[in-house]
Amino acid sequence: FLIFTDLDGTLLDHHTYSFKPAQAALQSLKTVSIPCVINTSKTFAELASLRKELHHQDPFIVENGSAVYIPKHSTLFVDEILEDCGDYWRKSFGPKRQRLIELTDSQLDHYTFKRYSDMTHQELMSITGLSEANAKLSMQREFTEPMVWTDSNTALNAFREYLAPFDVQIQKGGRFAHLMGQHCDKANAMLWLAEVYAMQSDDALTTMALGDGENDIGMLSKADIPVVIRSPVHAPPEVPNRSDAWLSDGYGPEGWAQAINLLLTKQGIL
Ligand code: 2M8
Ligand code: MG
Ligand code: MG
Repeated sequence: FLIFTDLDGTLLDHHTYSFKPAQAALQSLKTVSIPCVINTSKTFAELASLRKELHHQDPFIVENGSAVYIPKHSTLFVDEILEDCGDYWRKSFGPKRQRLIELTDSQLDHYTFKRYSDMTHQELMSITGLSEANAKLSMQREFTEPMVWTDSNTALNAFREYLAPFDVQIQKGGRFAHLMGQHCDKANAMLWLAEVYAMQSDDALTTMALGDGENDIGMLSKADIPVVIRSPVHAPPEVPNRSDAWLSDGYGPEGWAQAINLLLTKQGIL
């Protein structure tokens, strides 16, 4: 088994960012040596801090599939040249953030939106409820630019059309619409890393993906076991052609723990 999980609204509570209800289940995965790969909109800087709290050792995917980080202590072997980033090897899929900012500067007069780069960290704190330290870590973006979109959905689609020829797309997270490269996608990054694991495994690997948002749909639809985590703020996203998807009873981390425990029980592992 291989687990891929979203953070905000999934492993972390949408409002409080607590993972307490999921802690025991997280430990169970560790005990039975099932890798738990984080696949999130958050930045490398946020993950560096959060992974310490979570005691997380496995690889992780940042900024909506923009880059996969593999700790150098990992025994995974990757058959291609990766970027050397301190304690990690990195595989990245997208253009740099600055390009996204430059491309959208000219559109500020046409649509109503506010990007991270147009905000102070105080504004970000009040929108997200993040602490000052965490808001600053969230602002250290490498490949994506989140924005508060206050224009209509029709306008959002027109904006998408403007960006498409530049190979830039927009995906919705829990609070923000994220600008990012066309190849940055949680599903792509998951499939790339799952293949790396598969090369090293004699048995076929079963993937389980857990997520609560629109930006998780691709990843959910490509996983062997898709798990939709119930959100306190929006309806569960529809996973096309996957009537087999699980839907958690509990919200956020409670639902996460239920799904992991169910998997382990069904497999006779727990
Ligand atoms: C942003 O990500 C979430 C993901 O669903 C969102 O779009 O609402 C990111 O900017 C991330 O870096 C940040 O930690 C999070 C805080 O809520 O918001
Ligand atoms: Mg989420
Ligand atoms: Mg996320």
